[in-house]
Amino acid sequence: MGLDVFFAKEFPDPEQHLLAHYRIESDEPIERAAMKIAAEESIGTWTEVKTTTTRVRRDLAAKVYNVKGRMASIAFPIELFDVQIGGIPSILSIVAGNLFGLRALRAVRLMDLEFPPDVVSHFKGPKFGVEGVRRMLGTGRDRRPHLGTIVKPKVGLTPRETAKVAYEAALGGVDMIKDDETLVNQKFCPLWDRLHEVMEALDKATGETGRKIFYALNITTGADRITDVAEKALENGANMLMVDIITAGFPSLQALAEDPSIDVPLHAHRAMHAAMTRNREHGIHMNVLAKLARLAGADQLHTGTAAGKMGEENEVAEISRINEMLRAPMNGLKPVLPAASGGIHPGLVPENVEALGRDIVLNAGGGIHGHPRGTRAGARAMRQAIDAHMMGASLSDYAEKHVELREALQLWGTRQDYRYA
Ligand code: CAP
Ligand code: MG
Repeated sequence: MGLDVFFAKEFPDPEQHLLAHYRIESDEPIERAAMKIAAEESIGTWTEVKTTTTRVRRDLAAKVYNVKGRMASIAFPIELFDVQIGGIPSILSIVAGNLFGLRALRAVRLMDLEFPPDVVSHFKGPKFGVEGVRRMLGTGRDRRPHLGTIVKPKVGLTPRETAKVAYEAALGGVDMIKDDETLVNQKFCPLWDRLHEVMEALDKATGETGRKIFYALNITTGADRITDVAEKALENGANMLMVDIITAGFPSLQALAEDPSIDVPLHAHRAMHAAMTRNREHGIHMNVLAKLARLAGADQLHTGTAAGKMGEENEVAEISRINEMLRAPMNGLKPVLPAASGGIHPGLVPENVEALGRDIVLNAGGGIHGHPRGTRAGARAMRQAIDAHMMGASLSDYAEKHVELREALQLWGTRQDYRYA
């Protein structure tokens, strides 16, 4: 059996294959390097082995079918995937497994995956999705962007202090308050006390404003415990749950999404994604992680900003494509609401909404709590910036009659990546 087994003579049937698209850097011709990936990730190894049967060779070899410049596509036969038990981890072990360390490649980046319907049908996807979350907040008609805040400082506040910040943000007009990705159940802010205090504060805020406000409680933990923690959180009043899906792993999210008793939206944070996604030559494109998050059941997912503190200057078009993919049809799975987060403040609202669309959560931590007059004024300023955008008014015009927005613009202008003075 030569490497030729790993080259397709005709275009593969997309119903019978999972299609993976790679960008490869190698001293060898790209086609040959790609065939080494196909071999390693299906039935081959570095040499011929006597144990390979004719059936295995005929049915299970992954095949390179399209090479253009440094891009190569590989079709993996559907039989290679076990979605029942292995699930997303085992899909990743194939399409994003050993290949990253192969000496024959200098670098390789998994750019995209196309799933056959028979694989997608094993996943339930988001329970609520864009429309479900909008329905709960009553924004289905006006279609305005949702406003979220991350409690800051990201760690250190007590449960009571956290609740006070949440209350102020709620009264200022946020739709959602979330924990930061590094806060779970530290001694200074135990999970159950925090949940209790924050929900009490938000009940009060709802009583005063008549608006539902989500609190995304960070319950990041292993898949073995997460549903137990989630059930306890729901018993104690949680109305949204948050998971750091890269550090916890997709199965932690999926376990929540597929448990019928967990009937609250799930907010997916992507801390650590950049270890895989940031290098343009090597790793995994965010596009792939976003598709997997949708399969696993994220209702909301961080995908990046058009202007802010995270990511690269020139990736707006890519983020926008990811957001479009998350909202587009995918074999009946509900669309995911993207979250733009990281360095957002009122002056950056128009740029972000214009580039990324209105079906989005704008998350601002520093951009709310750093307002000169504190959290409530900061939340108001963000809402005013959103309202201005929805009315087609410029921020500076709107700021003439809206003092909180005016103060925010005086402090941060419309610059991104504002730093400490
Ligand atoms: C934002 C944030 C978010 C990042 C995540 C933070 O706070 O809470 O975790 O935005 O990045 O900790 O930095 P600020 P991404 O609003 O104060 O910047 O969405 O790109 O994964
Ligand atoms: Mg954070």
